[in-house]
Amino acid sequence: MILDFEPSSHTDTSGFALPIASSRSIRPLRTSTMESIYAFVLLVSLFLSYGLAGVYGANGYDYGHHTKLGIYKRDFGQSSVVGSLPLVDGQPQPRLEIRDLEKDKDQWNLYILALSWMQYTPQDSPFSWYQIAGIHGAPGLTWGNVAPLPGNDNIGYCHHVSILFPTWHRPYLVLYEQTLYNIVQYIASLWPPKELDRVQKAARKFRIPYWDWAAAPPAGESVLPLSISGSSIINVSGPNGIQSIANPLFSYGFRPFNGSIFPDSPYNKWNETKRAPYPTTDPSAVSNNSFVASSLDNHLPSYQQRLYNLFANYPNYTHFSNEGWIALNNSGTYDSIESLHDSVHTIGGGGWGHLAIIAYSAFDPLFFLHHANVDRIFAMWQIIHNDTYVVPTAAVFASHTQNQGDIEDIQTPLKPFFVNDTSFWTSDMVRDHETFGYTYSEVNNKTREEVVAAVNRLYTDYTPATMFLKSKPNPLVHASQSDGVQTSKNVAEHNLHKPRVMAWQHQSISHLQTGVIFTANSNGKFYREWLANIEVNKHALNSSFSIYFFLGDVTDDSSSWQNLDYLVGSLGVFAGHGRSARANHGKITGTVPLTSALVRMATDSHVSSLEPEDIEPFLKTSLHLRIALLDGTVVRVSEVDGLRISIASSLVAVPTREDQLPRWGKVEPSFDLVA
Ligand SMILES: *[C@@H]1O[C@H](CO)[C@@H](O)[C@H](O)[C@H]1NC(C)=O
Ligand SMILES: *[C@@H]1O[C@H](CO)[C@@H](O)[C@H](O)[C@H]1NC(C)=O
Ligand SMILES: *[C@@H]1O[C@H](CO)[C@@H](O)[C@H](O)[C@H]1NC(C)=O
Ligand SMILES: *[C@@H]1O[C@H](CO)[C@@H](O)[C@H](O)[C@H]1NC(C)=O
Ligand SMILES: *[C@@H]1O[C@H](CO)[C@@H](O)[C@H](O)[C@H]1NC(C)=O
Ligand SMILES: *[C@@H]1O[C@H](CO)[C@@H](O)[C@H](O)[C@H]1NC(C)=O
Ligand SMILES: *[C@@H]1O[C@H](CO)[C@@H](O)[C@H](O)[C@H]1NC(C)=O
Ligand SMILES: *[C@@H]1O[C@H](CO)[C@@H](O)[C@H](O)[C@H]1NC(C)=O
Ligand SMILES: *[C@@H]1O[C@H](CO)[C@@H](O)[C@H](O)[C@H]1NC(C)=O
Ligand SMILES: *[C@@H]1O[C@H](CO)[C@@H](O)[C@H](O)[C@H]1NC(C)=O
Ligand SMILES: [Cu+2]
Repeated sequence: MILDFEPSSHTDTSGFALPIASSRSIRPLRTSTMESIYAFVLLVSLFLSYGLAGVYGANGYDYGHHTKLGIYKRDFGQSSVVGSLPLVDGQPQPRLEIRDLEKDKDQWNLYILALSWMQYTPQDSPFSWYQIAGIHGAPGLTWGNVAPLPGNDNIGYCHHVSILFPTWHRPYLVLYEQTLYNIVQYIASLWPPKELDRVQKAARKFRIPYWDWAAAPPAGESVLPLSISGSSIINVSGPNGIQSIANPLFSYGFRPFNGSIFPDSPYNKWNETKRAPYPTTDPSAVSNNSFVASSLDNHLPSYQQRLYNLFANYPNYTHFSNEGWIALNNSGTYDSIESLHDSVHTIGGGGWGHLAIIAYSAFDPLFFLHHANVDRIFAMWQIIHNDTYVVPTAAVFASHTQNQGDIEDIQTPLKPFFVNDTSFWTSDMVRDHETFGYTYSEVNNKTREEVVAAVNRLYTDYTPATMFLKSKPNPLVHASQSDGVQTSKNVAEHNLHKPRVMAWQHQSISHLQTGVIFTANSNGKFYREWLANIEVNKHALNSSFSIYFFLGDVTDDSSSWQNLDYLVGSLGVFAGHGRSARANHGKITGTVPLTSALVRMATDSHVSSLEPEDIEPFLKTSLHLRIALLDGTVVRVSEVDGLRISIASSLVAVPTREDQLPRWGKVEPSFDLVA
């Protein structure tokens, strides 16, 4: 470490006591314990000195007399090391789903307070929300003195369309988590003595939450949790009592706002992050989280089928990890965790929202919740497919420290994430997430079979694959039937949105005409999966865009598309914004599963089986395609560079036990929708 912290006599040392003590339990990484201690002390002093300016603001938490302490401030300009969070009783701690974290009052309050603190930390601190988020894309800042390659200074450090997509984001999340963790330890130390023990115990367990956008939400709720979307104000209980503060999950406010970090309108006018802003590009636009919630709910079938297929039929890391793998004659490898993640970005941003633009997305607080879920999916997938990982692959796009065409491999430094003062983390080093002191309940101490069972429990509401395994009614159906009892008055209007339920899910297996869906022979039961495989230039248009599929006629008013009953799904292409984006050529691939919608057609007797002789003619007349830019502008198919869409299918053997995944056959091309 190049940091030489000298505590001043004015320092409130009680605030430092805990991080020093707890840092001893840091597992030996590549930094020595002493260096770690200095890092923690420095970080905490940094937050202390910088954070205080923020807490005087109108919307941050007022820590009362603590803000009057004389705090030693120092200059710094050093890089920081991403370490492991201290274990608790020798165990890595779970990152919780955000709805579960909310149930633990102490951890929840600490989380909200720390997010707010970080957002109010002055932007010239490398540990401010501004700079940590800024690592990803705009403003192309240099973090930790990790210089850009010549000409790449306007591009963020993040790796997309790259074999490093899942691995680069892993230490990125840990840097963010470690920053919050240190703030949490400090804030916890401010509680009155009789509560101190309890709160500090909660603080030591703190890990960032994830947001599971693919799981069915609790009855009566939207996929988008109310804590994130319900209100711009949140009540939080801190060391100085209960206060209403700006909800740090609702938006991030730039303080101060410097419009020139965003080259284009309307982002150069908006001083805080927005979701589905309305009126769209107006300087005074406000977020419509209700729109985002309803779009997410309508896309749940598509997200869940894609995720389930990724677990079941993507055994190769190259194909699973990123959308840059072009599937030459391989109809079974068009999708990827990155492409699915893109769709959540575009829907989560909702039109012009920051989340939908690569370079601006990390400022929205949803970003880290979304990416923690991506990391969790990656960790689960790694246990199911543990013999495949990063292989040398050329970068499709440039990043801050990488040129287009450079070969990326398992030893490529994941910049700017230092493992010690001279070296960076690599994909090799981050393969096991427990290296960083966190885990997820689905993988913690779990066998491959147990992870598969969790996948079958969480992500099978829209697949026929597990129908014979289910003794209980579909929880989604249950949820949609019970939402009439939702009477709580503080449930915001938008929370009445609910996940789309396919008609066939209402029917129990005994009533369903299984003969139209399944075939059986001595090897078991089979059904046919149908996919729309898409290939397109990522920067085909001037912004991110989405490709929608419907089983029915569609109007030209794109604002209605999300809510159409016969929406099958959409592929969101997460791109740059503005003219310069188009200078990049590079293709991506993705998939929209058609199976659940076709099962519905079969059970409603619109087709008589899922076999090609019935499905092909049906799709040729009934499958409709629409493309729109983020702002709703409808784009003709012929205007989209490099677009190819082909329909493919595979026979799939259903699992007979809950610790098994479906077995896919070879995915065969059926016909081209767009050649
Ligand atoms: C915060 O608490 C106050 C007082 O109890 C209440 O009136 C208000 O509705 C709460 N605000 C939110 C956003 O929950
Ligand atoms: C953004 O601008 C509006 C309108 O001027 C102002 O009310 C609000 O406080 C500003 N927000 C931040 C985070 O500066
Ligand atoms: C605003 O950002 C631009 C571009 O990064 C920078 O050149 C300028 O100095 C910034 N202005 C202020 C007042 O910080
Ligand atoms: C916000 O979205 C909801 C749900 O889609 C919609 O009904 C409402 O009209 C939208 N509000 C505005 C101001 O656009
Ligand atoms: C994964 O796929 C890539 C690209 O098709 C191939 O080069 C590699 O050999 C595959 N790995 C395994 C373990 O099959
Ligand atoms: C892909 O299929 C086409 C036509 O079926 C064939 O001409 C081509 O050689 C195949 N390419 C590869 C890489 O297998
Ligand atoms: C930093 O880490 C690298 C990679 O683990 C290691 O090779 C190197 O010796 C370490 N350097 C120091 C100064 O600890
Ligand atoms: C993991 O399993 C081991 C052995 O069964 C047990 O000792 C340990 O407590 C478990 N850890 C957690 C976090 O459950
Ligand atoms: C991979 O998983 C299999 C099945 O659970 C297990 O037998 C094997 O030891 C694992 N390999 C590694 C490298 O963890
Ligand atoms: C992209 O932007 C350029 C320049 O602003 C404009 O001429 C062109 O029509 C735009 N293309 C699309 C598809 O919006
Ligand atoms: Cu992302």
